[in-house]
Amino acid sequence: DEVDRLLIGVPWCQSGWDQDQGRCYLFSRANQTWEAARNSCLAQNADLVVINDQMEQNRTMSRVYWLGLSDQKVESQWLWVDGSPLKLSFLSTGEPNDSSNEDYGTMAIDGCWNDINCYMTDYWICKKPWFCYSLTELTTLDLASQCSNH
Ligand SMILES: [Ca+2]
Ligand SMILES: [Ca+2]
Ligand SMILES: [Ca+2]
Repeated sequence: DEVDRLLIGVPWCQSGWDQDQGRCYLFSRANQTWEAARNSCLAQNADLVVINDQMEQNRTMSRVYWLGLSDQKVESQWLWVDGSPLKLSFLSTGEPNDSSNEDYGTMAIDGCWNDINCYMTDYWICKKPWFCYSLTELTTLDLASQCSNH
């Protein structure tokens, strides 16, 4: 009907999520272990934040939270939760240092990254692509490519 037509192809984030550059972000109010934080994101069809570029780093820094980054599977082999290897990095000098088997990445208040232990708790950010009502109805290619992940 009329309303559906208006909504078709319009990207949006659910209420409570911040929209930016085709992505939706949810900033947690509680803190949890990395695993629990990740499960919370997965339950909302999202995942822990992956920092893809400088802009995203700038947008999400100035707070302390878990990154979707870990070397839990293979020591010193840092992978993002989407399976991509760590390339762009804002690690603190001397980090990651794997002190007492630290396997999970965090963002510190100064924007620098560090590895910390699995039993630590932290705030987190869930991230997912914005939602599109119907790809078949989209007229702009740009929009379609931005939404094709969903
Ligand atoms: Ca380890
Ligand atoms: Ca480690
Ligand atoms: Ca460390």
